[in-house]
Amino acid sequence: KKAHLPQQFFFGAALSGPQTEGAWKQYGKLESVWDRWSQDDIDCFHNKVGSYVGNDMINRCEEDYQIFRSLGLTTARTSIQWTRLVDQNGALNRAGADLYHRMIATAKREGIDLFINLYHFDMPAYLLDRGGWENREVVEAFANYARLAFREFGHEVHCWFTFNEPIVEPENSYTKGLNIPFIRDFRRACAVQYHIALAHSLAAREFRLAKAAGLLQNDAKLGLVNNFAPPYTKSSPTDADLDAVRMVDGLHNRWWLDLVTRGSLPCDILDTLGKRGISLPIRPGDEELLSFGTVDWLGFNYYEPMRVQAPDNSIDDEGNPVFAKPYVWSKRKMNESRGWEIYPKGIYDFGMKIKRDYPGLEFFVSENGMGVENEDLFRDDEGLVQDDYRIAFIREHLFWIARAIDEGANCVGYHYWAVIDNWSWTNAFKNRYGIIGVDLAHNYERYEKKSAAWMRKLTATHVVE
Ligand code: BGP
Repeated sequence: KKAHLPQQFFFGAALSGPQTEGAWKQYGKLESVWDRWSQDDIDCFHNKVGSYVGNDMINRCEEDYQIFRSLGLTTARTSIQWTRLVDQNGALNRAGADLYHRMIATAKREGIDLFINLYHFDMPAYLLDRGGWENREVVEAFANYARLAFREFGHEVHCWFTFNEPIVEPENSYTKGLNIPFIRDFRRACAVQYHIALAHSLAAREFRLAKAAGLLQNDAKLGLVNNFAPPYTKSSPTDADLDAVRMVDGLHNRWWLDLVTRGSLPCDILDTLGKRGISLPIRPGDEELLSFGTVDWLGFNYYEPMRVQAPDNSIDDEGNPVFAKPYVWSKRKMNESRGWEIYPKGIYDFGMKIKRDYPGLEFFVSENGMGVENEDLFRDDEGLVQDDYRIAFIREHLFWIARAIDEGANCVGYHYWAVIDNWSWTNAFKNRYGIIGVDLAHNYERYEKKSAAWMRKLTATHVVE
């Protein structure tokens, strides 16, 4: 099997500030919720490694961008940290800003077009103490942070994103109670989800204002990145199964897709929430504010699909409404280390959904990757990890991307997560995603895995084989 990707299709690296930078107390950085949680409760974190290490990128910035270039990558997305750029009074922290100026300049020198995202789960801890995303003032604080960032780096960066995976906090931190602040209350999750949509829109308004004032480059583009997940159900679904699909698709995918293409939230979802007694913290004038939320393009992080069916009960023990329950497909293949289903065709299905339901919307695959537990222990005599499974994983996904493009999907690039192993939320360094490994025992030294050579060939030829 062979597939060709267009010559202008870009390959790059996906990363985030909190997972790579380290230096968590330097350059005037404040504490984020991850710094706080991983420090206070280190036993919860795999290898007992907290967020303060990242993968030492601050000290290896030049080397890492050289690595990206050597792999033939031309773009990268990282995030700047709210806690590094803005102080507690909402003013710019000069030491943090200068650090990011140096980082952006380094990427440029190495020929990497660096995309900047503003938020990757890293709420400042002092703002969580004031209610986090449940508090409207935090929404306004985010808009202030966005304004400072656009003004400070507007002439150096041309691709901007507001949020990475804005659905993760409503789902994991406020519905499932897995992450800080460990809440299991769907009503509060909805308030958070609404406020994040608003925060995105206010930041998008700041983007327009900065552009109109000549503070951004003429070709500056704004986007939003989400872990969109194609929804599936049984092959012969009942109406109730289809309604479960509608609801999870609506909350997880369409909420953001409608926001960024139409500047509004999906009516059927608002309607269902209303009927189930959930009211959102909407204020007069919000409709206009949300209308600023349209963007130029979209980032599509793809890890796994959603498979759901009708729930048994419409309410759980804690009184939260239940819209769906998991459906286990008999043919599913799992990434056992991560507990995620591997289903490459999902990338095609979702790409075609974008083409059909949001015609003209440009997107790129902004994250896709395979994490493997303890992979660092499997280096051979030459120090190489024979990660053929990773090559197969990327290849399969790219085949489906190529097919979607052939059938008219407007997909313009692919960023692998994570080109270099990095620290990851509660998993710390458990699952290694890298094409390049990081040796924790030897001062975070970088080493190549087998997939690196494969990647070089891919980026040079644009042929997937
Ligand atoms: C995405 C996040 C990334 C990254 C990745 C892998 O959801 O945007 O930050 O961590 O998932 O997930 P994990 O590291 O939890 O295995």
